[in-house]
Amino acid sequence: MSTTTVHKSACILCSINCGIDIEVDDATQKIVKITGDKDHPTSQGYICQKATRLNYYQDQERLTTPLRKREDGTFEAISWDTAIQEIADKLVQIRDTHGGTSIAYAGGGGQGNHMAQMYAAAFRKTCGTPYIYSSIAQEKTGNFWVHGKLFGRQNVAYGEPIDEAEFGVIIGANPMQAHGMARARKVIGEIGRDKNRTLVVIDPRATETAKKADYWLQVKPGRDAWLMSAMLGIIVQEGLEDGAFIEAHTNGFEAVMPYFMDIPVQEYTAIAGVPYELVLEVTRKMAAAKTVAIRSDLGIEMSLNSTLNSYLKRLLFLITGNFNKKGTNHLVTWFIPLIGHSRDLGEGGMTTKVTKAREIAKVYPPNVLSLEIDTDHPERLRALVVDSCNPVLNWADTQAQIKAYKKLDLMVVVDVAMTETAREAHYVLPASNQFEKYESAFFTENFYHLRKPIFSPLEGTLSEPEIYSRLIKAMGALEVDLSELQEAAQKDKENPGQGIFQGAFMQASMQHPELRQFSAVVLRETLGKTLPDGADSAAFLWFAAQLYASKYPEAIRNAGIEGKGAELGNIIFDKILNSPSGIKVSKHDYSKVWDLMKTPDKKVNLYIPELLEDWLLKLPEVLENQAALEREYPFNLIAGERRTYNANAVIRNLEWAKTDKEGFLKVHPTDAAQYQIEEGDAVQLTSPTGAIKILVTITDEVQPGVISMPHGHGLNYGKNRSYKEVGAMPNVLTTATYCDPLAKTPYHKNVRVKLEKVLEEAVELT
Ligand SMILES: Nc1nc2c(c(=O)[nH]1)N[C@H]1C(S)=C(S)[C@@H](COP(=O)(O)OP(=O)(O)OC[C@H]3O[C@@H](n4cnc5c(=O)[nH]c(N)nc54)[C@H](O)[C@@H]3O)O[C@H]1N2
Ligand SMILES: Nc1nc2c(c(=O)[nH]1)N[C@H]1C(S)=C(S)[C@@H](COP(=O)(O)OP(=O)(O)OC[C@H]3O[C@@H](n4cnc5c(=O)[nH]c(N)nc54)[C@H](O)[C@@H]3O)O[C@H]1N2
Ligand code: SF4
Ligand SMILES: [Mo]
Repeated sequence: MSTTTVHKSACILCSINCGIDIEVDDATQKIVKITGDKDHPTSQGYICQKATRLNYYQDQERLTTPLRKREDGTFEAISWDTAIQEIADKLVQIRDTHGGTSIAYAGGGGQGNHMAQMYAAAFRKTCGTPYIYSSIAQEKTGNFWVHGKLFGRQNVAYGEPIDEAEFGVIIGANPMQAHGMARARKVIGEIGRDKNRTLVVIDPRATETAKKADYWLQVKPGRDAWLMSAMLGIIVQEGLEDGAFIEAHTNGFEAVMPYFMDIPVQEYTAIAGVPYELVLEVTRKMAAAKTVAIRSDLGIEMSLNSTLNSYLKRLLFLITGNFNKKGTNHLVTWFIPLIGHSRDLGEGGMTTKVTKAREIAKVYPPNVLSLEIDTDHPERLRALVVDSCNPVLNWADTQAQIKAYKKLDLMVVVDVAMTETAREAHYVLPASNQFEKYESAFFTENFYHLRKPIFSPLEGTLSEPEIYSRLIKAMGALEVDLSELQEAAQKDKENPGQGIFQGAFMQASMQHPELRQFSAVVLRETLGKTLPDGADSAAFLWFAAQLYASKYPEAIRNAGIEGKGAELGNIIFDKILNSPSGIKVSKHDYSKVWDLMKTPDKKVNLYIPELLEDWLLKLPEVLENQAALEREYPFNLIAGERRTYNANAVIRNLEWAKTDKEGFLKVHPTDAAQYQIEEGDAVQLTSPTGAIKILVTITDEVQPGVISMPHGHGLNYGKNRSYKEVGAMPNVLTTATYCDPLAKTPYHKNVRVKLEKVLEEAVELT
C-alpha cells in the first residue's frame, strides 16, 4: 500500500479561494483526493465541485522551456539566460527610444496567484510604465470610480454580508454557481429556509440562486438602471428614506433627491420588464427592513450603464440607512491592497496615450488595449508583457487583439501553459504552477493566506518572483551590494526581537532611496534567505505586515493578535508564515468602520453630478442608441455565464468537466420553435465583430430573445478537436468599443447577435 500526505492549500478557481486539503501519493506525487479544509477561517471546510477536480490543473499540458518565435512563426526552445537577456535588452531599447509609456503590462494574478505582484510592480518601475491592464478593469472599475466620489478614495472597499442581513438583494450575480461570497450554497440555502429573512434576486435568467429567492425580479437584460432608478424613485417619492442616517452620515441628499422625485416609476418598471406592483412591494419591504445587504456582480457591471449601475446600487443601501453596521454593506480593509487610488480626470489623473482612457484604481481597461497598439499614433504601445492572463480568449474582441499584437516590437507571455495568447508572443516564459511555489490568496477582506508549495517545480520552470528579479537585473537596475543587509538578516535570525534587520533595512532605504521601488526583490534576497522552508518570496510580507500594523493596530488586536508597535508587525508576519490555513488579520469594530472613510468629514458624499446630469437624465438616449443595433441583431447574448464546470481559463483540459463539455448555448423554447432548432443542434451566432458556431440546449431558464453561453470555453487544448468538443470562444463576438463610456467595462452580458441554424455536420477548428 502506498502512503499519502495531506497538504493544505487553497482552491485557485474563484476569488473565494476556499481552503483545501490536497492528499498526494508519496510515491507517484499524484493528487489522490481534494477535500475542504475545516481549519480555514472563512470557508470552514466548504468547497464546491470544481475544487475536487483541481488535479486537472496540476496534470495539464505544460510549458517546460522558454520559447522564442522564429521568422516563420514557429517556436524554438532557448535557455533561460538567453531568454532573460534578450527580453531585457529589447525592453531597455524600447524604453530608451520611445519612453516607458510605450510598454504595457497585462494581467497579473488570475484567481489565486498574486505573490508575483510585488515583483511585477518593481519590474514595471524598471520599464518606466504605469500601464497595467487588468481583468479587474473589465468588471470592477466603475465601482471603484464611484467609491472615489462617495467615500473619498477609489480603494475604499466594502463587504456585502448577505449572510448577516435580514433583507438580502442579489443583482446580476449567481452565487449558487459563481460564488463571489464564502460558502455560498450553504448560506443561500439557509436564507431561503429562514422565514425571518428575505432574499431578492434581480436577474433576467431563472438562475439556481433565483430559484432559492423569495422574490425574483426578471429584469430585461441591460435594463437594471431603469429598475434601480424606479426603486429609488419609490423610496424618495413615498418618503421611505432614512432621514436620521442621511443627516448623520451623508452630504448632498438634497441635491440628489429631485432627480428621483422626478422618476416616472411605472414607465421605468415597464422598460425594465418587471411588474410595477412587484417592484413596489419589494422596495417598501426593503425600506422597512432592519438590515439590508446588497450584492452585485457582472450582471450589472458588464452590462449597459455599468458605472451608473454601480452608483444606483449604492444609493439604494445608503439612503435607506443600511451602511456600516452589522448585516449591511460595510467598509473593510485588505492586508495587501488589491488596488490603489487614481486621481480623476480634471485632477491631473493619468490616461492612456491613444484613446485617453482614464486610469481608475491604478489599472487600465482591457477594452482599449488593442486600440492603443493598432494605430500609427507616435505614442502607441510597442511592447507588452502578459502574466497569468489569457487576453486573446478572455478580453473583448479576439480578432482585433490578434491583429494588434502582430504590430508589437516585443510581446512576452509568462504562463504555465501554451495559451491562445502565448501563441501570439515573441517569447513565452514557463512559470512554475501555483502548487509548485509559494503563493498567496487574499481576495477576502481582513484575511491573508500564504500557501506553501506542495510539489517540486516542474523542470525548466521558474517562479514569477525569480523571473522578475532576473529581468530587473538584466535590465541593469538594482546594482546595489546587498551583503550588509544579508548579514543583518542573519544576525537578526540569531538574535531575534532586537530589530537588527529592521534597523539595517531602514538605514539602507535612506541611504539608497532607489532601493525602495525594489523592496520586494531586496527583501527576498536578504531577509528571505533566512526564512524557513525556502519561503524567500514571502519576505515582502514582513514589510506589508509592518505597514498594516501601523495603520490598523486596534483592528488587528480585535482579531486576537496581541502586540505593540514594530512587535505587532513581526507577530503578524510570523503568524502568516505559520498558518497553513490562512489567518484573519483584523476585525474592524462596527463603531470604528466610519474611521475608514476617506472624505474629510468622514461622511458619504451622495451627490455625483456627472452621473445624474449626464447619464441618469439621459437614460432614454441609451435606449434610442441601442435601437438600430437591436433591430439588426435581434438576440441579447449573455456571453459568459458561470456554470458547474467552467473556471475562467485556468483549467485547459476539458476532460475535467463532468457535464457541459460542449458549453451549450441556452435558447428559449419559443425561439427554438421559430428557428426550427432541436436539442443539440448547431447554430451560428453573428455579431457586428465576428461569428461562432455553438450547440444548443433548449430551456425556459432564459427569456425569449435572450440566449446565454458559458465563459471560458473554446480553448485550444489537445489536437484536431471540433467546436462540438471544445465549445466556442465568446470574445470572437465582442467588440472593443462596445463598452461603458466612463470605465470602459465591456457589455459582455448584452452582446447583440443574429442566430442561424447550421446545417453542415462538423466544423474543424483551425
Ligand atoms: N463556475 C465558475 N465560477 C466563477 C467563475 C467561473 O469562470 N466559473 N469566474 C469567477 C469570476 S472571474 C467572476 S468575476 C465571478 C462572476 O460571478 P457572477 O457575476 O455571479 O457570474 P455570471 O454568471 O458571469 O453573471 C451573473 C448573473 O448575471 C446575470 N445577468 C446577465 N445579464 C444581466 C443583466 O442585464 N442584468 C442583471 N441584473 N443580471 C444579468 C446572468 O444571468 C448571471 O446569472 O465568478 C467567479 N466564479
Ligand atoms: N465574454 C466574456 N469574457 C469574459 C468574461 C465574461 O463573462 N464574458 N469574464 C471576464 C472575467 S470577469 C475575468 S476575471 C476574465 C478572466 O480572464 P483572465 O484574466 O485571462 O484569467 P484566467 O482565465 O484565470 O487566466 C489565467 C491564466 O493564468 C495561467 N496560470 C495559471 N496558473 C499560473 C501561474 O501559476 N503562473 C502564471 N504565470 N500563469 C498561471 C492560466 O494558464 C491562464 O492562462 O475573463 C473575462 N472574460
Ligand atoms: S471554485 Fe470557488 S467556491 Fe468553489 S471551491 Fe474553488 S474557491 Fe471555493
Ligand atoms: Mo472576474
